[in-house]
Amino acid sequence: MKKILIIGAIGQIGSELTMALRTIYGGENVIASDINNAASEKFLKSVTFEIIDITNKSAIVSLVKKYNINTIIDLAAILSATGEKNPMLAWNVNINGLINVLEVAREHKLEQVLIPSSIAVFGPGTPIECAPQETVLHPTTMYGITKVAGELVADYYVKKYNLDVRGLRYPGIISNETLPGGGTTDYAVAIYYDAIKYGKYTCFVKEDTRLPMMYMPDCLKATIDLLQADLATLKHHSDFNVGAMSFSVKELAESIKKYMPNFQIEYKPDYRQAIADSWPNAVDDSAARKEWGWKPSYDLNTMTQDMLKVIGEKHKKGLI
Ligand code: NAD
Ligand code: AKB
Repeated sequence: MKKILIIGAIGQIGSELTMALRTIYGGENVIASDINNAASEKFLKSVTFEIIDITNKSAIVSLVKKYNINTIIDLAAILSATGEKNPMLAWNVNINGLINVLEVAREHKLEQVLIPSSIAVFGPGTPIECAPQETVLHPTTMYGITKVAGELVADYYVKKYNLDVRGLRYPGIISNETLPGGGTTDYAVAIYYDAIKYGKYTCFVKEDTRLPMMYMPDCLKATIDLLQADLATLKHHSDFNVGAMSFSVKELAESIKKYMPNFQIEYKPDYRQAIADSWPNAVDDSAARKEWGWKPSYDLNTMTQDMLKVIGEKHKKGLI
C-alpha cells in the first residue's frame, strides 16, 4: 500500500490531488504538508496536515519516519510570474527542495517520487505550434530553468540510483477550488471568477495569446494514471508532455459569451506577456498516450460550462 507525503499540498493542484488520493488510498495513507496552513478550514479538518519547509531536509526525514512514508509527491514550487520577481527563491524551493526530496528518497529507499514539470521548460527554439516530446529546451524564466534542471536531475536519480521518479509537464491548469499561485496562465482561471463576479475581465496578456491548458479533473487523472503506471512500460520518466486543449484568450472569452452574452473583456498586457510568448501553443503528448494511456476528457466548451456552474454556485452562496 502506498503511504504518500504530499509537499505543497495546499496549493492549486495539491488541495484537489490530496482529496483525490485519499479516496483511492485512504485518509490514513495520504499526509498533506505545506510551508504554512493557509488552507480552508474544511481541508485542514479532513486531512492529516504538517507544516514543513521543503528546503529543510531533516524536516522531510522526520515526516518520512513519523508516517512510514514510501512515496513523495513534490508540489512545492514558486511559479513563473512570482519566480521572475524572486528568482533565487524559485531556485531554492524548486531545485534545492527537489534535491532534498530525491536525497531523502534515495537514503530511505522510498518506492516512488512524483515531481511535476511544466510547459515552462520550453522557450525560443522550441517549435511553437506543437512542442515535441524531445526538443530544444531553452526557457527564458528562472521557473522554466528550474523545471528543466529538475527533469534532468530526476532522470539522473532514475539512472544512477534506480529510484522510481516520475513527472509530467503540465500545461496551464484551470480549476475552481483553490486559486492559482503566481503563474502566467492564471488569467485562464481569473477570467471565470471575474465573469461571474463582475461580468467583465481585464486580461494581462493579449487576445491572440494561445497556450496549452487543462481542466483540473484531467490534471488529477493524468497525475494519478502516471503514478499508477507500470514502471516497465515507461521509456520516459520525469518529462512527459501532457496536452488537453489549446485556445487563445479571444476564444476563451467567446466560450464564456455563449453562456453570458453580456460578458466583456479588455486587454492590458504586462510583464507576463513575454513569458506567455516564450511558451508553445500546444504540445505533442504521444509518448504519454503510448506509454501510460493518457487521454484527456474535457475540451474548452465542457470546461467552461462546468467552471461557470461551480463558480456561479459559490457566488450565490457568498463564498467568493
Ligand atoms: P501553487 O503555487 O498553487 O502551490 C505550491 C505550493 O507550494 C503552495 O501551497 C506553497 O505554499 C508551497 N510552497 C512554497 N514554498 C514551499 C516550501 N519552501 N516548502 C513547502 N511548501 C512550499 O502551485 P500549483 O499550481 O499547485 O503547482 C504544483 C506543481 O505543479 C508545481 O511543481 C508547479 O510547477 C506545477 N505546475 C503547475 C501548473 C499550474 O498551472 N497550476 C502548470 C504547470 C506545472
Ligand atoms: C505558470 O503559469 O507558471 C504555471 C505553469 C504553466 O507552469 N501555470
